[in-house]
Order: sequence, then C-alpha cells, then structure tokens
Amino acid sequence: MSASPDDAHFMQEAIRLGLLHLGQTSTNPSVGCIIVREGEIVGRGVTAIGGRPHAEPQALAEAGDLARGATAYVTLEPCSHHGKTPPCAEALIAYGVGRVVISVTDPDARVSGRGIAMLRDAGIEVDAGILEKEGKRSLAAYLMRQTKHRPYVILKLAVSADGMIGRRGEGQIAITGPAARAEVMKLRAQTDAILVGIGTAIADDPLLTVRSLGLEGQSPIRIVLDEKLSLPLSSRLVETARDVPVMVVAAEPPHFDNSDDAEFLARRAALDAAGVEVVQCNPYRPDELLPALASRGISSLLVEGGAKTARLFLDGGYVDRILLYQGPGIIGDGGIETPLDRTDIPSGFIHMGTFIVGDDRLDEYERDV
Ligand code: AOF
Ligand code: ZN
Repeated sequence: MSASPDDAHFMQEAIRLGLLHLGQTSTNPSVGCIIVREGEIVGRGVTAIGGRPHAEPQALAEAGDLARGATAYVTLEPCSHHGKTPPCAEALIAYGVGRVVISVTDPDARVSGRGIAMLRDAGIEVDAGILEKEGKRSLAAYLMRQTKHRPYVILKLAVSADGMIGRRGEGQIAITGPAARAEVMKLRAQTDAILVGIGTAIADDPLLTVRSLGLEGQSPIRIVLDEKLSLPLSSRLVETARDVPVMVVAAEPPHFDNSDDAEFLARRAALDAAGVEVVQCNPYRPDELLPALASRGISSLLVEGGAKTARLFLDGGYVDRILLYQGPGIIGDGGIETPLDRTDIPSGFIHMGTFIVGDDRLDEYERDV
C-alpha cells in the first residue's frame, strides 16, 4: 500500500535499525521496531544478537508508559507464537499501542497473518505493506530461506580494468583498494557463510575472515567446494578451522576398491582431526548443496570465487545479487578472465546503481526474489 510521508519516514528508520544486526541473529531475521508518539520516537529495538529478544519488547520497554496509544513501526509482522519468547503481538497489546504499521508479513507458518489478526482482534489499527520493497530487501536472507528453502546468494567479483580477476600462478593480487576491501569485510560480517572453490582456496590461500576493527568475531562459516578433498592441511583455512568454522564440500564417499579411495579417506580423517567439517554432497550441484545449507540454518551465502565457482552459481540461476567491483589497475599477460562483466549480466537483474568506492567502481545488481 502507499504510505503517508510520516509512515514512510518512520518505517525507513525501523528498516535502518533492523539492518544493524544483519547476519548476527541467525536463524531469526534481524527486525527493526520503533515506537512513535506524537511524531517523536520514544522507543527503538532491533532483534538481539543471537536472535532473541525480538525487536518489539525492547522498543516497548524503552517507551514504557509512552507506548500507550502510540504507533509501532515494525519491519516484520509481529510474531503470534509462543516460541522461546512470548508473542510480540501480545506485548504490543499489553502496552496499549494504538496502531501498528508493518512492512512485510511473516512467511513463518507459525505466524503468517496470525500476528496481524491478533492485533486487529484486540482493536488495534494495523497497516501492512508499508515500504514493502525496502523491507523485503532488508529481510531478503530470512525470506529466501523461509520461502525457497535455500540461502540468499550474493556473488562478489573484483575485476581489473582489463577484465581480469587474478593472474595464473600468483595467488592473491590486489585489484581493489582499502575502501572496497573494508566494504567486503562488512558484507562478510553480515553474511552467514562464505564460499570459494578449491582452485581459489589453493591458489590464494585465503583466510576469508572478518578482520575490520570492531567486526572481528563476526566471521561467517567458510565453505570450500572440494570434490577430492585437496585442501592442504597447511592452508590458512585449515589452520584456523578451530577459531572460525570451515566446511569442505566433497563428493560422495568413494567405494573401498582402490588406493585413491584410501587416500581420500585418510585426507578426510586428517581434516576431521584438524577441526574441519567434511560434508558429503555433490559440489557441482548447487540445487542439492543450497537446501542442505539452508537446513543447517544458513540464510545468506557470499560466493567469493573463483571464476568456475561464480559460473556454477550463475549458470544454475542461483545468484540473487551481484557486486561487481572494478579496480583501476591492469593485469595483462597471464590474467584470469572475469566470468562476468557489465555487458553480460544475466537477464532478470536490475542495475541498482554505480558507486565510487575509493579508487574503485562498484556496480550492484539485484533480481526480484
Ligand atoms: C518478531 N520480532 O524481532 C523477530 C521475529 O525462535 P523464536 O521463538 O525466536 O521465533 C523465531 C521466529 O520469530 C522467526 O521465524 C520469525 O517468525 C519471528 N522473528 N518476530 O516479532 C522479531 N526476529
Ligand atoms: Zn516476536
């Protein structure tokens, strides 16, 4: 529905609040709630880190008596179920809120429309669908896992001015500058899992952690597609597996009929002993892998490379958002060509904008989900 300027303004603020804990409330969505009385914000809440308490009781507690007759703006329909916390709809009723403005209705089968019904039955005026598009964007990962049973997939690529993502045999080379790298760190912190192919894991020996000031400790699970379990025990990923989880996706276990199989099993045992989780699932079948990740509670997945892995997810139609960074440098001879550039973005993606980040350019694309 179309929103009044005030409703749009306050919902925007609730969305901004909700985004503060993005990626830190899994498997719960990070919801934002504000309580407004006579045009003044008297309470604010965002789903707590870890997923509870929910946003509404926190905002109500801050508002206290001022919540009576006030308007609550909430990015997701207030819950109606007795889960690990009492229903938020009940709390809104108990505090005497006069009106509730909702952006997105909750697809969770325990809630889905019941939250709104509870509020209306208690005589509260409810308006839903305010700034719904923006609200859905802020809850995209939660909504994807709930409705499509797979994580929301973001593909990030850093491309040189001559269209390369690296140089063969040289491991990690800088393509983008510090400002872009800081943005990527923030993105990692907002994401449940980060994924690379074994080629990148071996060539770059990446850590794939969050190392920005204040965001340490918010590293996502690190996933490597590694059909034959080739990830070296001496890699930085394996060496840090006890600090930040590493999951290796390998092919189904081989049959015990030749020495390759014995080697595979020995490698699996060594990775297990190093604290790496080996998951058996065809690494070339995102249609099998993504639901498996979702059922483990992973709602968002950042695909960071390399070219083959990017193509695997793109060609299967599993990418929901593309972040294409372009640096000013030239890689030239021996370069590894980008799997994607601005001229061949798959159909269905909308160009969200071009942004200047330090000396780099970012083009952002999203498709409707
Ligand atoms: C709200 N406000 O801030 C959030 C909600 O496991 P539980 O009991 O915490 O319930 C999880 C469900 O609660 C989740 O699937 C979604 O429906 C809702 N999340 N609801 O009213 C909030 N985070
Ligand atoms: Zn709730």
